[in-house]
Amino acid sequence: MTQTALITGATSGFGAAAARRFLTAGWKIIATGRRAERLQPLVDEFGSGRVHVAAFDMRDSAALNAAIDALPAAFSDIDLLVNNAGLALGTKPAQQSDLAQWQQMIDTNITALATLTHRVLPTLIARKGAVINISSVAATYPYPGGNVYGGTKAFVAQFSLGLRSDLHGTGVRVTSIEPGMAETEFTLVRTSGDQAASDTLYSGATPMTGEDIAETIFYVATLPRHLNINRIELMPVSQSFAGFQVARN
Ligand code: NDP
Ligand code: 8X3
Repeated sequence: MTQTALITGATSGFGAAAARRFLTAGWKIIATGRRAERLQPLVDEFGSGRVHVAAFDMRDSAALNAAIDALPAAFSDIDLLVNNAGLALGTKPAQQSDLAQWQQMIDTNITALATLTHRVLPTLIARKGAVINISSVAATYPYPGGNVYGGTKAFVAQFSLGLRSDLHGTGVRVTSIEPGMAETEFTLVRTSGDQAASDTLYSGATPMTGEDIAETIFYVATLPRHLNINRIELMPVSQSFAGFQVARN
């Protein structure tokens, strides 16, 4: 039977690549994001029987609930929730950061993710489905300027493990995927549209791609049903760890 995945943040990067990956494999997709014009081409290519577009701002809980309420019957049996929509804003140290940017990251990466998960869980339990949450290496490894972004992704990773505990015995699988550097619109968004900064970060580094992460999501989702991968951490070969800092007198 055709399975249905709800993929948030399908207008760009990991989510766009994942939508395409699942559609190519025959799944039905509910594709979300604010930029509706980027979702329509999926409908044009795969048809309205395979793709349902739900364009809303994840931070607007009324819009989020309305979008779920409005799902056509053919898309209401969600087997997989991919909580991918999210963002980092800013690279400055905490003491110079913009509080509004912190709030937007918390609202999107934590509150909206929890709200949507809470809303869809009954369906996932009924269908013995799965949740795949997109966390980050920033959840585990702190770096200068990562402050609230890393904190939100630590929430995602720990929430995933907590969900696993609570969903014990339901058959619902939960995975936290924790990528390192991948070239998407992530850095463009983080730097408020500084294309040069984004290009410089990825230049010569052979970063991961949206397709790399989409393939990982698809792999996790299509494992035999008795297997649960709790977390996956992945980086490009060009990226590794730096040491501690020491301030001296
Ligand atoms: P992109 O900026 O390319 O994509 C982000 C997606 O999130 C877009 O589709 C965007 O849609 C959506 N989104 C953001 N805010 C909202 C909102 N308020 N309402 C609805 N949708 C929203 O970045 P990535 O693909 O790289 O990021 C995807 C996820 O992966 C994020 O959670 C990010 O933190 C995480 N991640 C990224 C890494 C990287 O190096 N790229 C590494 C580790 C994790 P729209 O703007 O149309 O609303
Ligand atoms: C994105 C990866 O290293 O820029 O979550 O925080 S990183």
